[in-house]
Amino acid sequence: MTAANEARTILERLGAGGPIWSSDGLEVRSPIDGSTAGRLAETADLEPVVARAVEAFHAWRRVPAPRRGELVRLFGDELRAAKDDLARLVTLEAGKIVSEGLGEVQEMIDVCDFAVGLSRQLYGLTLPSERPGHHMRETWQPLGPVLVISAFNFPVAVWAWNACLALVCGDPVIWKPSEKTPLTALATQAVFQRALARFGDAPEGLSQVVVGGRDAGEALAADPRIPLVSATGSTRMGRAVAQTVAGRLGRSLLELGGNNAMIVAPSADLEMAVRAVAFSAVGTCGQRCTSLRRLLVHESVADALVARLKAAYESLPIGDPREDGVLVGPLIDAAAAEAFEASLARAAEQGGEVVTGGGRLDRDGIYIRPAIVRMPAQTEVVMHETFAPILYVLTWSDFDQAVQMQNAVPQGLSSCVFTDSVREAEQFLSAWGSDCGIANVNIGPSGAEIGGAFGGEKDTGGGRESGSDAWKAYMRRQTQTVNFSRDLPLAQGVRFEV
Ligand code: UN1
Repeated sequence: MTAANEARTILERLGAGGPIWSSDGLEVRSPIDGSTAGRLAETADLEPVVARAVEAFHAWRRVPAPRRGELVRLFGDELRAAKDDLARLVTLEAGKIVSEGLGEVQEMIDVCDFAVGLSRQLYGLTLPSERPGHHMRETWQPLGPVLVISAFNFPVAVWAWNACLALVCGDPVIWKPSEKTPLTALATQAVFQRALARFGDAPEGLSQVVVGGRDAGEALAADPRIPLVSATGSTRMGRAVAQTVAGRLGRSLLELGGNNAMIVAPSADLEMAVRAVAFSAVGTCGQRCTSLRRLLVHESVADALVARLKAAYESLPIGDPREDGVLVGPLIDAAAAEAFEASLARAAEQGGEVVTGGGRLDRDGIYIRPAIVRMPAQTEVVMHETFAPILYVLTWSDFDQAVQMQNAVPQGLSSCVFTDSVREAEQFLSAWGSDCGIANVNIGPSGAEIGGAFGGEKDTGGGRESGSDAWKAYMRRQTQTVNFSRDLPLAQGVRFEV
């Protein structure tokens, strides 16, 4: 059976079959062998989708938050039951290795647990009023329908970060998944329907999937009935979405490109650094927004580290991600392979020296050899995110210079340092250290836990999702003042007697 047909079978088993196929819709492919599963009918009319979400909001905001949490708890239960099938679908549709597919569904389950706890902790503040017999408080209210635009590389987990928080906050969700991974979205929606059925009295339209391309995303982003648009993807996409949303003074939450670096100091444990580099530069075939793209190594250890990495890269098992032991699956599509090759060619023109990798494997599907390239400086190609496993290696002699190099790119998502020096580690984490949203010590830049706020600065878009107080983005802050006296004093001592 082809990979795409296996995906179709799993989808049906999860209960998302039915009249979703059409002769002229979105083509569904598996990157594993390039097979196609058919075409999916695109959502023809967006108007009823938004109308249903607005109606669902009017009912859902009246449901107590802990009760809303109960729905997310049931969803977590259903995800546990469907974990193997959904993870397999992630593998088939996005090309992730088995363990990463399972990890992705685990990330959804974890965020469900987090959101359930949150449903009893949507804390506001009480504030002292300057007026006698008054009190002030800050209350977080449900916001309205949330549009989630997700990317192919985390086809379900990133939606779950958004959706689980939005639902406990009282907001319905409209999901526009990547056109490269619609099946995982439809399967997730089927799993969610099971939770809804067990929950009982949730409004219709609490969670909807829109199958379509960029136009559908743009049209929804322009709709003033959607107060928040949360988008994950390229900086180019995010800029377009942000401008559309800003044009109507809506809110956007952006998680865009990264250009993540690891600084390796002379005192670093090189064995650990090699393992961290391998997972973060090559894992998910270099297609995470947190993937390691720049290795900034002290000149005294650069040759030793690069030699070890070369050996590790040359023994990487590349192939069908369903097979045991494979660590590198396919790139998502032919365009990704072209971008990989074009960036390697540009790197060579800009003085780069390929240490290992590059080129395609001769088999069905898009399989490439992850590459390491030594660069003389952070040239134009290094400044760009290529969504493929290319690791640029640069050297430094002074730690201040290393931090300056780390911060010199337009993106600001994730960063890390490998060092045994407390001075270097703390400088890296200081106000004049890494300028990224995520900064790690003796850990690679990828594979963040859901409990922290996830996101980054500059071209990464500034949004924060998942843990910590990221939930506040999905709510409306209301400052409330109550007068329980028999007088009507004005603030700032203003007198206005009539
Ligand atoms: C992404 O690539 O869009 O930190 C998200 C990580 C994952 C999430 C990545 N937990 O690598």
